[in-house]
Amino acid sequence: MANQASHSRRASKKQAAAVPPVVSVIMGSKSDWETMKNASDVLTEFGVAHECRVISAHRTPEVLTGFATTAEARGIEVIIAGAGAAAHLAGVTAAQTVLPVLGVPIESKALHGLDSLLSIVQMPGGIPVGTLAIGASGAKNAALFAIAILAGKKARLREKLKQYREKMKRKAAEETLP
Ligand code: C2R
Repeated sequence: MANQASHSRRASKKQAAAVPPVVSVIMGSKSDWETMKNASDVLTEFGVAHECRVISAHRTPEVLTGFATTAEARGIEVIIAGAGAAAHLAGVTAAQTVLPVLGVPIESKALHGLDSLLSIVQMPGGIPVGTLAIGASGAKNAALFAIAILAGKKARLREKLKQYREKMKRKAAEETLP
């Protein structure tokens, strides 16, 4: 399974080289990748060209400004930002672009992600960040949310989303208990 995932990530990297990314998955640290790869895997499954990068509002503020202020011109349509603890990445990104920014709170060690969640969700009025759940579910749903945004003008993605829901419904209905 892990091999399959890393194989599809390699394939997605090749695809990304050929097709310009429309979704950008950024994260505050390499240590967030285990969580954020769930977003990348869903985007790959739906055939959405995307890029994954480590950028930090705290550690690399100039890089973040460069990224956020040029994302729209590069053809990016949605940004997914995962960060943990004092998680300012999503908010500072949203402050510098009008692209939709989806925030994923990483499950921190000290406070189990409650710190990340509150840092991302409590934005002052005017600069929205769409905040998802803490951890892997949040990363997965951020990708599905990004796909739903893109599906507004891409019928192929809308159809795929409907098939995805159908598959999930069938699986849940067929569930048996030991
Ligand atoms: P390290 O594991 O590198 O020490 O990072 C990262 O997202 C990570 O979850 C610990 C945590 O620090 C977070 N971090 C942020 C930001 N940059 C890094 N919250 C930011 O800019 O918001």
